[in-house]
Amino acid sequence: MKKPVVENIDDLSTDIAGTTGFLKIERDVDPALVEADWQHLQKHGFVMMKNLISHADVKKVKTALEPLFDKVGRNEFEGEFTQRIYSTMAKTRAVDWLATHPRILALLDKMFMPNYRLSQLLGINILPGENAQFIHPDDGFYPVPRPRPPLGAASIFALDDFTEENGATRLIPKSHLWGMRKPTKDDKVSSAVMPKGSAIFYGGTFWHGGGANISDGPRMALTAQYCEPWLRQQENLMMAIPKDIVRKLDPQLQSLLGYSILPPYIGMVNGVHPLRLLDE
Ligand SMILES: O=C(O)CCC(=O)C(=O)O
Ligand SMILES: [Fe+2]
Repeated sequence: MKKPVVENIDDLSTDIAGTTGFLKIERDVDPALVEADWQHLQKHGFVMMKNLISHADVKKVKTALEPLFDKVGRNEFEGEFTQRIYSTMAKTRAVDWLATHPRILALLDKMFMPNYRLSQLLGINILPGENAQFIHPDDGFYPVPRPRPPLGAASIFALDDFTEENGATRLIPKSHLWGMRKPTKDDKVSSAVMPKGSAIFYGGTFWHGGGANISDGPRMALTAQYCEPWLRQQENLMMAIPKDIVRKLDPQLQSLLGYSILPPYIGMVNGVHPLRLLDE
């Protein structure tokens, strides 16, 4: 291979190895719809996608997740009456397609640098008796002052109808634009009431939280969080998902898990692309 020209910092951020590439994937989604979602997201801080997946698919996903829910949370944030599935991709193949839903990835393509990553993929089951989770932004643990663009983003797929009573996610519209302030009692909080099969998507600067469940049934959701490719993922997914599983995933999911680099070096292992580890 011809030796690449690397004379300055700009050259360094090109694909100098010539083998890593950015995955360029045509998304199977109407560009006008993506543009409308994008405009709504910019203005309100979130976008609701009603009836994004069918009830038959909701049923399949629920059937796969139900046996994986066991322990309840260990603190107010996880919820003392809320079950969470971590390392989800090590346990089931039933939700890979939700982590890569084209309508969501089309927004992430606009939001982040190429080779952005999955940061967490969680099942969340809010049981009757749960209090409301405190309202928070999902990327607040990255110590970078606001206002700023989001460093992460999340989808939440409703696997039950989300209602005011069963813990529909609570939202503060336009809170993505806030600086360092926190919510006060004067901020209007709304609820993501939506039928099962719908989803919401928001950037990491947007204030939200799980609702209280005063109903007599659970409120199940699947949430995928993503982050810029130059940030550390919340769950160390390279360690969480065994290599034998990763080898069989499609290249897009491999990249999302962390088998990708941000040129020139972020994410490399022993000087080479992390995908090479899958050949071992
Ligand atoms: O369950 C929900 O509706 C939201 C959960 C959430 O915001 C979180 O765990 O970060
Ligand atoms: Fe959250």
